[in-house]
Amino acid sequence: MASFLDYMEIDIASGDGGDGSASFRREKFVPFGGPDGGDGGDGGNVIFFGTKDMKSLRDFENKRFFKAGNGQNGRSSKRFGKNGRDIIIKVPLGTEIFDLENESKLTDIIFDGEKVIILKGGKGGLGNTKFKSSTNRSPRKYTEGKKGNRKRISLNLKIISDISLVGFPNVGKSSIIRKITNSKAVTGNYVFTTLSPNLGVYKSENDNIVMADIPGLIEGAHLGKGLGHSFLKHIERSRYLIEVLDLSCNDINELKKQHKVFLNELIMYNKKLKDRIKLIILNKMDLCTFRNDIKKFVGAKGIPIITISCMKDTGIDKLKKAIETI
Ligand SMILES: Nc1nc2c(ncn2[C@@H]2O[C@H](COP(=O)(O)OP(=O)(O)OP(=O)(O)O)[C@@H](O)[C@H]2O)c(=O)[nH]1
Ligand SMILES: [Mg+2]
Repeated sequence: MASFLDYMEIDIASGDGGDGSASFRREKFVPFGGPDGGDGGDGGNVIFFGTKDMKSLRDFENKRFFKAGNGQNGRSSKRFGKNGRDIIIKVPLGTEIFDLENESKLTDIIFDGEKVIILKGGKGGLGNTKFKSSTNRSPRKYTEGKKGNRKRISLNLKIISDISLVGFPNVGKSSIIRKITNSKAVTGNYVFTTLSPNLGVYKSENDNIVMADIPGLIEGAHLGKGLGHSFLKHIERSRYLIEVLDLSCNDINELKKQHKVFLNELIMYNKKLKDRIKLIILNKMDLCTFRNDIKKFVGAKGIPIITISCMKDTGIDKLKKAIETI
């Protein structure tokens, strides 16, 4: 889990605006040179940039303060101060940004290449050239640059996927995502093999469907057991959920119980998630000892049930069809 971080608090600051300049032309043979003070440059902005190349917020572990550059002061000969450099902070897609002072959501970075200015730099001040008028030909007046802003913010990554696989540990979620997408999710015959979400792309004829495989949930997760509920936030944005159940249990009653306990756990986190389940996969058919009873498992009204064996490669085409018609 060390490499996956989905929550961070950082400080950001935009740049100060540079001051306007109060200066007068001083040239030989021009005794009363007019005002020639240039404007100050604007302070740099703090900009967030979404990139598909980042998968977690781990980079922020080593750097927690980001400051844009200050604008330069204006100078004589109507020279403007340079604007301060913007600072561009890269974040993974699905990062929500909150103002920690009032817990308000500032933005949600969804698309690759999306740029959002979170803090604007201070405006540069005006040079005395700008204050020249018919009644005041030699103004000494100029304005100071506006100060930049500071904010303490939180970054909350919620991965974006079309479909998420959910179920207890060791039921074969990662094996399924490996089988039908380009994901290289690690599988293993023990619980909690998966400690951070895996994403994979399922390519159908007309569409690319992004699938997520999250760490397994166990009974009592809402009380903090196992990995708790912390990973469920990653399925909140999935349009659909696929529930995976394990047929290597003893009998149909155990299968029904597995389904019930799992649903209950999901509901404890968020009632609405239950209605997002659009398909149930019964996996490990090769280990099933009650094949004739399987049809007694009904799951939920109107939700298709597909029986597969990831190991023996059975039912995979049926599964793909079902996914394409969800
Ligand atoms: N016999 C059999 N074994 C399977 C099948 N599918 C997966 N397995 C095995 O079951 C074990 C668990 O599979 P995973 O894909 O790691 O399960 P998971 O649901 O991702 O587990 P967690 O990451 O712990 O939540 C692995 O040893 C797989 O090889 C199947 O259809 N039949
Ligand atoms: Mg797994």
